[in-house]
Amino acid sequence: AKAPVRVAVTGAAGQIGYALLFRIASGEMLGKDQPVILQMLELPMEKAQQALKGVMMELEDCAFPLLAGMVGTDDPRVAFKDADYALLVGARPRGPGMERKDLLMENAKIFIEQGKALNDVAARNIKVLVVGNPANTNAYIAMKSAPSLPKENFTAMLRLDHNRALSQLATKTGKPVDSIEKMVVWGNHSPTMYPDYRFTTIAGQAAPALVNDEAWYKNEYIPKVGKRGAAIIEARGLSSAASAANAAIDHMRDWALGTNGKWVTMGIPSDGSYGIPQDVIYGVPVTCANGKYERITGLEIDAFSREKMDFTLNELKEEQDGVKALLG
Ligand code: NAX
Repeated sequence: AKAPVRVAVTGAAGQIGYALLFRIASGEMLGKDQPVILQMLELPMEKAQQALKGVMMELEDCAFPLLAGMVGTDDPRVAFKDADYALLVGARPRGPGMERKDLLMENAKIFIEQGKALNDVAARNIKVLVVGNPANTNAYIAMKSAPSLPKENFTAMLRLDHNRALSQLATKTGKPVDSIEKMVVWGNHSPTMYPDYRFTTIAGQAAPALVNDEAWYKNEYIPKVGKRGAAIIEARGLSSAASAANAAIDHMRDWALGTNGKWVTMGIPSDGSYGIPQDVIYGVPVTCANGKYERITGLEIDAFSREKMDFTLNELKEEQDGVKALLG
């Protein structure tokens, strides 16, 4: 039998946490033969810690054969101790009257602290996925706060956007979702993201030719994928949780176990390619193998794409500028 790996999850008592932990413990993320120890972080407040206890009781009650241990804590250094994987879901939500800038600063403080803790106590080959918003910039902050960990260990979640882009295209063309390959979602996890179907194939046929409706692509599809999060809130009265947890599972599973050549989107630190400055955490197409992701290089960027990619990049630059002072 395999030795257990340690999986840290922050915001464990929140709605994404509730949709995520049971699937990790049942082996859907790392495989049905991989025991896991869950190390769960929540805020120190009584209410959050009580809710976390309840989640842990339910995890116990599932009697998952792969759940080799559990830790519940309010201390990042306990949650991240020797962690092989970290899913950073907990973040400060936007409160009434809170400016975007305040939100950025509040989250910067959280992700500086958590980045430092990861730096000090996590396994050196830890794989970190940031889900909590603003996800790309939070991942950037954690990465910059963990100088002794390799930069490539820090990623942000664009997979929900990627999955939304696949699904909307499947619906439009009436083709099964798994017949779609080479989807790309560039940039920030925000409505500025750019779902790019220029390289996409559907059952082997070029997507733009098959769809044959550029107005739909530009005026309906791109905004629909970008604003899907808001549409879920409007319909459900709560933000995406099960689909977000599902995307987090997809992201980590693919990173750990590989994609067999299939393209997926991950927010990763830029190497300077595609005109994205070094270290900006930006959604790009990758394949994964042997526990590593590799960006797809050499894709042609046309004028429309350049404009879209720069627009979402500019938002990320603004976010980075906003937290520059805190990062020192
Ligand atoms: P909830 O408010 O239900 O849960 C968040 C939990 O995190 C709470 O239990 C809270 O006590 C805890 N928490 C807050 N700060 C913490 C800290 N410093 N350390 C540990 N725990 C902390 O939110 P939920 O719906 O679960 O969403 C979590 C985050 O995911 C939000 O920031 C949300 O915006 C973000 N999302 C990101 C998505 C993505 O695609 N990247 C999509 C879904 C989601 O909107």
